[in-house]
Amino acid sequence: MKKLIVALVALLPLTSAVQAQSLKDMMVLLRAKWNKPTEPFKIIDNVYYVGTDGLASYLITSPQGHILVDTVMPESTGQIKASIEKLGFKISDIKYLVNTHAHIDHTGGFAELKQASGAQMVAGERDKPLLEGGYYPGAQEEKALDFPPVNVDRTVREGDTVSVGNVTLTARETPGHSPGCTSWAFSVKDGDATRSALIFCSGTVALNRLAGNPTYPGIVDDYKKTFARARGMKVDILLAPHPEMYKMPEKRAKLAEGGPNPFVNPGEFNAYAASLEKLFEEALVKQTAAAQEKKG
Ligand code: 4NZ
Ligand code: ZN
Repeated sequence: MKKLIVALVALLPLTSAVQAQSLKDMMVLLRAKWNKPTEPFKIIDNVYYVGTDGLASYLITSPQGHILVDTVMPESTGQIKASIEKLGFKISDIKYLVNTHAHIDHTGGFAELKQASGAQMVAGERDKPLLEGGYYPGAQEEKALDFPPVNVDRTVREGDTVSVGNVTLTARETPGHSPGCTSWAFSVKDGDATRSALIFCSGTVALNRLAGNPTYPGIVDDYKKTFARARGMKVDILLAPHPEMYKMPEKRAKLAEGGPNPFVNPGEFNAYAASLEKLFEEALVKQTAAAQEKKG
């Protein structure tokens, strides 16, 4: 429990984090940040931001139907629905609900949206038990991290695709943050150019235990595989489940000024992945030392 609070503090702005005394306090602060509303907007081409101010959800549209990638906290599902409708799209035209990873902050609305749309649920094979159980790996007793379970209709592995009309998303396995953590690659039009976009699953350590009693067996090797794979990936447009991971607020403001689309930023993904790898290595050293000390 203590470890969880320490990990959560790292996710909050410093000023609010120092005031938090317990997991309950921490969740209250995180929820305030994550449930704050924001206006939906077009990122580029047929890709729309329909999340909250603190958590991302993406609608990728086609005349034959749409794909929704990730939801947000369970209590903010209504915001996603309202944002989709505000943009002029119909919930009933969503054909696939796609997940990056099975954590409450990205899965909270799947059960409700599946019911509302009749869409098929798609996720990384190794996250299927988490989505269908509605719990955080290795923390089944931590009810604060539970979310409404959802049946997974289709599981994917490396290179599998999800298509609607002229839209095709390709699954890239990037495990570690969760066992089935899946990043989604696709192409978009940027004027006359074609750009490669990636909704990166995540590579933060966050609440995960790497040493002692790891969150799941093989977690360390999985993170290492993901960072190695990231080095070889070429990405023009980085998107992610947490908007601050790709400086969404700054880019949104710049987009409104006109000029070249600020979401097109080749090299940003590789630099970001390298910074995550460094943070992972530091956390691994720290957690390994703490686990050794505990053993005596
Ligand atoms: S995450 C919570 N997705 O790892 C859940 O950044 C999931 C994360 C962070 C915090 N939580 O509920 O406190
Ligand atoms: Zn997560």
